[in-house]
Amino acid sequence: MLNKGIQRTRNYAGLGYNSRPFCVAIEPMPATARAQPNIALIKYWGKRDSHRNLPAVGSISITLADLFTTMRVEFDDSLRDDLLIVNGRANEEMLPRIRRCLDRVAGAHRHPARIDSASNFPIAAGLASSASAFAALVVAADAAAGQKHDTAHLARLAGSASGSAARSLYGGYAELENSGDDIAVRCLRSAADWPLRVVVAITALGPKPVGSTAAMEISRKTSPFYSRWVEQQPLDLAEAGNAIAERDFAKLAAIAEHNCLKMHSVMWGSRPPMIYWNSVTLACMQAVRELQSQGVAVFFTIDAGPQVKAICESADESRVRDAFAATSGVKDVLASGLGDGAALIAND
Ligand code: 2P0
Repeated sequence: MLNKGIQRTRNYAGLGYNSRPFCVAIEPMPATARAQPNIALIKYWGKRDSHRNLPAVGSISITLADLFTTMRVEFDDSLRDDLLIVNGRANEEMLPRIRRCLDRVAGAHRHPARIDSASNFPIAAGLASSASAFAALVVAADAAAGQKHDTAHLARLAGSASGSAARSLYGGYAELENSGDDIAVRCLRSAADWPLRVVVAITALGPKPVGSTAAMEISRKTSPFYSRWVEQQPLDLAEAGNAIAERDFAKLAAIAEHNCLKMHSVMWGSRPPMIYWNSVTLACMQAVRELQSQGVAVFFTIDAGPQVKAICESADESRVRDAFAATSGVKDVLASGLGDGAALIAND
C-alpha cells in the first residue's frame, strides 16, 4: 500500500519498492501496462451481487492480440487530485470508477494519481474497452504502488471494477467462474494452442444507449427470460468448454451463436427493451450466414453494442474481411489474432 507521507524509494535488489525511512533517493515510480479486450463466446449478463460485482453466470472469452489499451499510472503527492487522460484528453466521466479501482489496488490513503490511457480502437462502442482499460489499470497501478500481486489477485481487483475485465488478465481462452465467494478466472487454453482469428465489423460509432452495468440490472429485474438464462448457462459453459478442449470449431460456433442470441433475447424482453443492434448489424449477421452456406468455418457474436465479431480460422480470414467490407453501411473492419493477458511493459 502506498501511504501518504511515507517516502518511497526504489529497491535496487529488484524486489519492487520499500518504504524504509532512512533511504534518501525518492523517486516517482510510474508504471505502464498493456491489456487487450476480450470477446465473450459465452456471455456474462447479470450479477448475483452488484455491490461486490459478482456475476450471476459464468462466461468464456477469447483475449485479442491486436487491439489494446496502454495505461500509465503515476502516484504523485504534488498533485491535488487524481487526473485521468483518455486518448490525450482529460476525462471526468470515467474518473469516479477509475478512482475506486485505484483505491482498491493501492489503498484509500494513496497519493493522487495521474492516469494516461490510450486505446488503438473505438472506446465505449461494444468493443470491450472497459475490459482492457481496467485490466491494464490494475497491473499498472499495482506496479506504480510498488506491489507485486499475482494474476489471480489482480483479476479480482479488475473484476470488481468491471466484470469482463477480470478475463483480460488472462490470455487465450478464459473462463470467469460463477462459484465460490469471489471473482475467479482460469485459462482454458492458450492462444497459440488454437489460434483462431476475430474480424470485427464496426457498424456504428459513438457510445451505446445504455451501459452494460445498468442494462444487466434492468434485465435481472424485468426480463421474463432472465431466470431461464441463468439456469441454462452451466449447460452452455460445459458445451463450449468441451468444444474448446476438443478444438471443435463447429461445436463452438453453434453454442456461441446460441448463447449470444439468447443474451440478446433477454435484453429484448426487458422493460424498457434494450436493442443494441442496427440494420447493418443484421446485414453483417446475414453475411456470416451466407459465408456459412458456402462452407466457410465462421460464426458471429455480438455484445452490448452494434458491432459484429466474426470468429474464424486463419485460412478464411480474408473471405470474412471481404464479406464485411462489402456489406453496405459497414464503417470499418478490424481484425485480430488471439493474444496474451495484461502485462506490465514499463516501470521506471
Ligand atoms: C461479456 N458483456 O461477457 C458481456 C456480453 C457485455 C455483453 O461483460 O457491470 O462492462 O462493469 O461488470 O464488464 C459487459 O460487462 O460490466 C460485458 P460490469 P462489463 O463480455
